[in-house]
Amino acid sequence: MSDFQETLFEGYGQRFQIDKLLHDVHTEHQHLVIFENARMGRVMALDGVVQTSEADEFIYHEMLAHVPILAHGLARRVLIIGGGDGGVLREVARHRDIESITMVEIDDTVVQTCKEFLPNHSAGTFDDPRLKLVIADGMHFVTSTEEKFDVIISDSTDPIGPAEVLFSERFYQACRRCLNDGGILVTQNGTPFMQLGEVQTTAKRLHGLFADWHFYQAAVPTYLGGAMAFAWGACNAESRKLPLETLLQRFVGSGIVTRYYNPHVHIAAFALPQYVLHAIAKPSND
Ligand code: AG3
Repeated sequence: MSDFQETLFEGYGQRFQIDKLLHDVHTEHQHLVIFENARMGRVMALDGVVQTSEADEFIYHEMLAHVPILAHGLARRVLIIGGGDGGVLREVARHRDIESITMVEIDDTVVQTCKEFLPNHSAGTFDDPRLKLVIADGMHFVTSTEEKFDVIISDSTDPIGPAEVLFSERFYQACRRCLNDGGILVTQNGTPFMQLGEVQTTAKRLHGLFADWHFYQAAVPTYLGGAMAFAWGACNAESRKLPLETLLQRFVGSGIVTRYYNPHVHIAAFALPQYVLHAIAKPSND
């Protein structure tokens, strides 16, 4: 029996037993591996970095989708950048009021392979009539589209390789341009304990672009090194300061049944530890 050893960090890493190798392919863009692990379920890795596991994907995908959508309150048009496994799409599609979902994924092989080997991630939502799937470079899409969105969710790999550009100032600027009034951008931003520099550069880039910006967190066991940070850029500063009652009302009204997200978790997720606040140069009471 062989092992999968993650290569993301020098001198510190996680190991999975490969109980069954399901797929191993070099796509046009990256090295894609899907294997079965008795404890974590099916695991997908790209270029040696674990992207998602069946056991804990709900935490990440619920937090990327429901936090901005419920904070917005009136989202009709959602753009997903990346997210080829379909996990974010599944959570976005749970919102009945959303009329259109555009997903721009660079690697069609990720989509096709995950449909086959991680079917629980997308749970059939690649067939949702509201979905427009575009196989293209996310950066190119946001810089050239004339469309506008209420919520943009960037579910990318780390800023090494193909996704590096999805952390650039030009990308955030282009996303800002594609947002309707009251729009919200959220992006995966790595684990601050291990990738503090990433949070720091994103903070600098969001500053000045958005009326309100911040980060929120959730601990996802397969993303090694503590809590995962999500960047938050909003056109309306109130979206981050909604009273619990408003979120509860929206959440109950949505009829969505979750396993991680709830409005208490939503509000608490924006509380950041001192070392992160310090890194992004924000006072603790913001
Ligand atoms: N996207 C984010 C993976 C981040 C892994 N990086 C890390 N551990 N720092 C995953 C795609 C899930 N839909």
